Amino acid sequence: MFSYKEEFKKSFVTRMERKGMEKTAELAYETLWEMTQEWIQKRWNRTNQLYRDNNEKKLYYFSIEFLIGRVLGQNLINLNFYDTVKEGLDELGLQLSEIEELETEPGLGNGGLGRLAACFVDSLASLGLPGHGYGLRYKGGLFTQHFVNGYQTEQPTQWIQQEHNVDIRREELAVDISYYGEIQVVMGLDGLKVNVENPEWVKAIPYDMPVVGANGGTVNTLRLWQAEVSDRPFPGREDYAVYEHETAKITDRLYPDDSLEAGKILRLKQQYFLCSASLQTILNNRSFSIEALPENAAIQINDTHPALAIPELMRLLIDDHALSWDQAWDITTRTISYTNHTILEEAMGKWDSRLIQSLLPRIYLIIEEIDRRFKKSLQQQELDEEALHKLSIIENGTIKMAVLAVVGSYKVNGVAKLHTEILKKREMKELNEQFPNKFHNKTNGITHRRWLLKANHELSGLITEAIGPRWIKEPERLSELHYFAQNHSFLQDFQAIKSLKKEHLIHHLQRNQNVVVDPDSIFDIHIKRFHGYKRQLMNILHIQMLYDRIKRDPTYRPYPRTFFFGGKAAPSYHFAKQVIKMINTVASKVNSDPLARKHLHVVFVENYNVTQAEYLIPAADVSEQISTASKEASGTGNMKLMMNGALTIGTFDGANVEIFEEVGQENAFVFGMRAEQVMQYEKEKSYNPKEIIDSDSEIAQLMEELIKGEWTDGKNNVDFIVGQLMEDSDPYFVLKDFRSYSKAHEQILKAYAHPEKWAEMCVKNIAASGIFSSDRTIQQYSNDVWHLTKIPSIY
Ligand code: 26M
Repeated sequence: MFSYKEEFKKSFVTRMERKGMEKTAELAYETLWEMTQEWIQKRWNRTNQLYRDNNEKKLYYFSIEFLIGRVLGQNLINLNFYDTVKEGLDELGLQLSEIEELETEPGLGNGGLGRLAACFVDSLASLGLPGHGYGLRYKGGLFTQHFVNGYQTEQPTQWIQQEHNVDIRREELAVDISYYGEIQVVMGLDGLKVNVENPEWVKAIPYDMPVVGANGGTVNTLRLWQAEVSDRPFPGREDYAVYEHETAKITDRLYPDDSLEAGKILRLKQQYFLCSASLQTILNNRSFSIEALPENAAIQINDTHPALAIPELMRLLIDDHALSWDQAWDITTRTISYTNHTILEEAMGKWDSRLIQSLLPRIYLIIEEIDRRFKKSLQQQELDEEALHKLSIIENGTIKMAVLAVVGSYKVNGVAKLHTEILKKREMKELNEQFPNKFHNKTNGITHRRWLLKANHELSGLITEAIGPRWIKEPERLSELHYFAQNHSFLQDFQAIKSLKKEHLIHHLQRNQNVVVDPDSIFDIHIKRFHGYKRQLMNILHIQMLYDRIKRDPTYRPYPRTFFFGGKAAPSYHFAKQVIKMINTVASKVNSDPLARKHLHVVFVENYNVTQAEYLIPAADVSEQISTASKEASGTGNMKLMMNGALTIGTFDGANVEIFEEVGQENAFVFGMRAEQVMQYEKEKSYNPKEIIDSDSEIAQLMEELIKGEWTDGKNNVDFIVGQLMEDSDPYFVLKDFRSYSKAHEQILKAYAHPEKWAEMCVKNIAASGIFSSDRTIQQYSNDVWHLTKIPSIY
């Protein structure tokens, strides 16, 4: 009888033997890699053929980051080969999980925004929709984080290997990108024409990566651009070495800032490189007339980083395709749509006009013209100064990319209901009034194929045993788990799996970081980038308070808890780095105290990344989502943790609001100020943390200890933490929300004392999490923005 497993084993062994070397795990990895690539290639060719034959409208998702994580295991899962391969390898005495560990994850993103892009391309392919990702092939991804004396240090990373890379170089599709040069207006056959003389050319080479959808039915493409020297002449030939060096730098590394616009010329070069290369390929390889672009292509820009796509598309249409301004503008504004991911002022893309003028002279002229025409269109209205300020693209020598993105797009969305409301009612109120039907909400999502099927194979199996396999294709069917929320044996199985995943995490940490964790403790997990508004500081201050209580009160002997932290700080973000240092200081103090250690353990997981997330998330009991209300646009870690049966302690912020709505507040631990209150305080500047300190003796004591340096290491560390809380007036309302946070933690302890009831709450969270699958998000984008049609699956 035919057996996939036997076929796989036969082929695997033959290939291993052909390599003729020792049977190492590395060799097994190479072999498995090659086999997987062959399975994928067939399906990839078929998909591309279907696309050529059918000519449906395509989506291009432009993003400066795609944080895809390891691909081998995920591809096997999406091909439906994972179990077969695992069993086959088992029988050959090899462990698939060990082989997977040999892959270096490409860290081509900072955090939420980049990971969202990766979840989106997975969902596009899984839904059989023609949507491709366009990004940059950074040689170095996000830095590796190590702690030295408790401080974060950053090591450069290289994910690209000599062989067995995840992507394929497409030399024949290279395009040229031009920077600098002088503007010249020349008389052409049909009127004036703008030329750029003596520009500097850089070659963009695409590398294509397959994006394997569920069941291997559709394989889309993630195309990443790499910068190389161009064959074209350029003015500074004599400086070839400098040119060569500058060119290579463009895609040399990912900028490690998240929510901070650095304003550096290299960053601008990267952004333009992505936009120009991607647009040129789309236009060069089309099978329709240029006027029909909006009916054949949708371009989604992921935040303002690729917003130069708007003036660049204008440039290509006018200068290269000889369209009039009005024709070009009509096409552009029916092709491009924009997603906003933040309302933080410091993260709003702003560029110095002179920088754009010198690096991209033609683009600058076009932006000026867009701004001029938009301002002119506003003239009939009576707008006050504030409104005009909010509506200007260029102002006082700065270009505001968010305004450009809104004006040049046909749809603009926020990433959670609350966030979209804040955009419409506050941050972009005036723009929303000008373009009343442009703004809409698309609440983020996560791919359950990575965050449940791959990361928690065991829980997935239990779910399928209970409700059958249809939830995998239709994740909203997870709601059928509600029937099992009070089923004793199901709850026991759930608890057993939670314990197993805790063991897996413990084993992983033991191996990588040499820490030992109590598997019976509550796993309380706070994983995300370090930022003031995400309030890791509040979490660690609370741990200090618990320590004080244990030392002071002989009757306070709480159930053991392990507090996990994971996350990186931008290398230039001094405050965030001081918080990291403080957490490590507190960890050593708490962990080395024989009494406190029985109740509290603080573990800082070094170098948090997608791979580490896959260990941490399935093991979590408690999910910390404690941002200052109004600041977190959505959050997506909150959804991953919920889907793995962790209970959320969280504020009414971002998508937490919708999580609470879905699961019910009684199945979460909600605390803190609402966004309205926070914004009121900010407007009135009326919050004074000293009042809190004066009215709460426990907080006062904590502050005193901080000032004395009992919890910090060195003057610098004390000054920064205390300085922000007191002199800087606690901009993220840490002290204001502290007491209600602490009460919410007391509720957690109470609830955990009833294991079966706790498990019931966990299961209700999983049951309510289906709506947070990115399949739902992508289907909504497709229905409301992109209007794609599904291609028939062949497998
Ligand atoms: C900017 C300049 C220079 C270098 C890097 C940047 C930059 C990079 C990433 C700025 C922002 C970046 O990402 C912001 C981000 O991750 N935002 C998050 O997006 C998620 C997906 O929508 C949301 O869930 C988070 O709430 C939001 O913070």
